Amino acid sequence: MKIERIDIIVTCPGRNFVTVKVVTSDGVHGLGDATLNGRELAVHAYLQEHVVPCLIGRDPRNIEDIWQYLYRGAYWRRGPVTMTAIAAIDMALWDIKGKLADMPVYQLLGGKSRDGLMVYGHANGRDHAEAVDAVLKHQEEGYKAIRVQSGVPGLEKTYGVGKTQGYYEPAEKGLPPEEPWDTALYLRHTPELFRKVREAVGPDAHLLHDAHHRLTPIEAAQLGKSLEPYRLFWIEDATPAENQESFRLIRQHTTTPLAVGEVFNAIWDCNQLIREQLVDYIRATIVHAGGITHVRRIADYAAMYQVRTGFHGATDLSPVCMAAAVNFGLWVPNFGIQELMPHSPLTDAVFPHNYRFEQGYLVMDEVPGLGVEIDETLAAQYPYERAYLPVARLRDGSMWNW
Ligand code: CS2
Ligand code: MG
Repeated sequence: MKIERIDIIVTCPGRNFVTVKVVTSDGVHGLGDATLNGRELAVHAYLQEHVVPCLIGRDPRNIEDIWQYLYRGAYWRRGPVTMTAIAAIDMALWDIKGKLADMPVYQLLGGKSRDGLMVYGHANGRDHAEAVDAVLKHQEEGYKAIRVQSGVPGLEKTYGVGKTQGYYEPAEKGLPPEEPWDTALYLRHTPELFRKVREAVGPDAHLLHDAHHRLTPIEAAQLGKSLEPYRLFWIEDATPAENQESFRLIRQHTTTPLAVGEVFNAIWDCNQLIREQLVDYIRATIVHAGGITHVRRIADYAAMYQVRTGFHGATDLSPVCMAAAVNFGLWVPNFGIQELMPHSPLTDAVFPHNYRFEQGYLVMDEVPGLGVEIDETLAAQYPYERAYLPVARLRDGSMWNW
C-alpha cells in the first residue's frame, strides 16, 4: 500500500481551516487538521513544498516511522508551523489505519477508558451580569464545567468576550486589531466576577478562567489566591510559559489549579512544568503538538506526575482535530477535561462528524478512523481570507500579550 496523493484543502466557512487529505493506492483516505490561526498559509506552504514530495510512495501504515522522518528529517526541529504540519499528516495516517482496521482510532490506542469526555463551554459577557446569565444558560444546557470571561470595567475590549453571545472567534480579517490591556483593572474586578458567578451557579459547577498569558508570575499568584474562595477548576495560561520555572512562584502562593499549553508544540515545552508538578492540566493539542503520536507521549509523561489532559478546543481547531481529540480523550487514562467551543453550523456542514454533545459530555459511536469527513464541494465555495489574531498594548503603548 502506498501514499498516492496528498491534497491540502484551504477553506473559510466563516473562518480559515487547512485540512490535509492523504489518499492511498487502495483508495482509502485520511484527514488531518493543519490549521494554525493567523498563520494558515505558512503551514500550507510547509506541507505543499517540503512534506508532500517526500511522502508520495511511502507506506501510510508506518505512522511512527513517518513521524520520526518528518521530525528528525526537518533538521530545524519543533515550532508551531513544523509541528502543525507533522500533526496533520499524523492525524490522517491514524484515520487511514482505523479505516483499514474497521475500528475507531480510540480502539487502536487501547480502547475506551470512559464513555464520554466531560467538556467545558465558554460563558462570556460584556459585563458581570451578562457573564452570570451566560453561565446559567450553559448550566441549563447541561454543561458541568463552564469557562467564564467578562469585560473589564474601564477596558473597551478584552480577550474572550465576543461581539455576540455564545460564539467567539478572535481572528479578524484585515490587519491585526489592537486591543488595550490594564492588569490592575483586571485583577481588581475578576474576583468580584467569580463571587457573583459562584453565588448564582451554586457549589457544584466547575468554573474555569483563562488569563491568556497576560500576567506576570506574582500577578498570577495574586489572582490565584484571590479566587481560592470560589474554588476554580483551573486558571489557564496564568503567565507566559516559555519560562517554565516561573510557575514555581505561582505555586508557592496559591492552591488554585493551573492549566497551560495550548501554544505548546512539543514535549520539551512542558518538560519542567510536568516534572516539577507546576501545573495540574496540560493543554497541548493534537493539531499543534505533532499529532496523536506525539501528544500520546506528552500525556503518558504527564500521567507519571499526576498531571491530566485538558486539551485546547477553540473554534480555530477544526472538527477534524476535535474528532481526533474525542478519540484520544476516550482512551487516555489521565483525562481531565476537554474544551468545547461549538463550531458554526456552516463549519459543521463542511466537516460532517460523528462526535456530539450530550448532557455535558462529548460522545461518539464506534465508527472507523477519526469519524470525520470533509465536503470538498462545499469547502470550495469558501476561499481563504487572510485574518489575524489581535495584539494587545498596555496603556502606555507597550506591546503586551494578547
Ligand atoms: C483560547 C483560544 O480557547 C482558549 O483557551 O486561548 O480561544 C485562543 O485564543 C485561540 O485558540 C487562538 O487562536
Ligand atoms: Mg486559552
